[in-house]
Amino acid sequence: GAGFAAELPKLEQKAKYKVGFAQTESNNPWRIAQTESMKAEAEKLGYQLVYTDAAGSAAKQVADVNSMIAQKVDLIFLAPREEKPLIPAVMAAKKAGIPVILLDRNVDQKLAQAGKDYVTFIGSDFVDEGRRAAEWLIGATNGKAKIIQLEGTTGSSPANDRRKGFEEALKSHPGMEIVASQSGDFARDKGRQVAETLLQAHPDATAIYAHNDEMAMGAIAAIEAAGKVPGKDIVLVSIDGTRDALQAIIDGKLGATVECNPRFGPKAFATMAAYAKGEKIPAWVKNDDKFFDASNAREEIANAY
Ligand code: GYE
Repeated sequence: GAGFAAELPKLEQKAKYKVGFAQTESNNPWRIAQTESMKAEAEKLGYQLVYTDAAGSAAKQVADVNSMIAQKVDLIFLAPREEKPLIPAVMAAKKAGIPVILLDRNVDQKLAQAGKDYVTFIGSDFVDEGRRAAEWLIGATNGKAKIIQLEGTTGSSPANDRRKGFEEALKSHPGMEIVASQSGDFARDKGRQVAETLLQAHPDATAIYAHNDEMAMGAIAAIEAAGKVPGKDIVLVSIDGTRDALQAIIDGKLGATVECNPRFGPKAFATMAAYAKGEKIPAWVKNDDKFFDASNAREEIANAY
């Protein structure tokens, strides 16, 4: 019918592009490192980057994408805050003939598909990250722990999948019990507040699994405020690999963190170039994640953000 775009928009081959990057928030080192990487690569290529920061609001992020459409950018890189609310933005760009590449977070796969509605999702395997965090924790606690889970932003793909991978891995370990699970919105201060409340409600907790390092840093502060020793009374594991997290590993407060690399710039723009050339892009351009613990934190901190 009229106005219905059945096909994924193509991207013309040009020397210089005007590209949008719709960031979800900037309140943590991971986001800042990602934005820096995108800006640096755009600058290196001599492209114009239209950058927006949704400041933690899915509604603002939808408006940001609509504004990029109005400015007729050639392509939009989108880090969708949540899986469902950003679907209308993806569809609006498609309808306007502007290809979208999803960065670091995915959208609901029942409502939009790679290769049809957007080009691809570039990012980590969050289920696997959750599983690796669980495996480390099982080893560190000899399969016996009372765990508080600090979840990421509700409705975001990393929160959904990091929970899924972690909980699946614990199923075959009856001694590993999740006593409480609540969102700390991927934020340090929220993580601290939630950890404080949950530690009071569950004084028998022996471990904390945080869906990112910022919340783990908040949890460490909460543990210390409660007069307990992080890394001893309460074992912690998280995800990302920030400088503060690696320092906390060196200090013996954080046990381990599964890497989730925020430096998307080179891969994002290379994928865009391949798409413009007409190459077949896989539905998922996967990032490989390292693992940081006491064995390598000292050498890895030099490259940290
Ligand atoms: O782990 C977290 C950030 O979407 C993979 O979002 C990303 C996550 C990352 O705020 O720190």
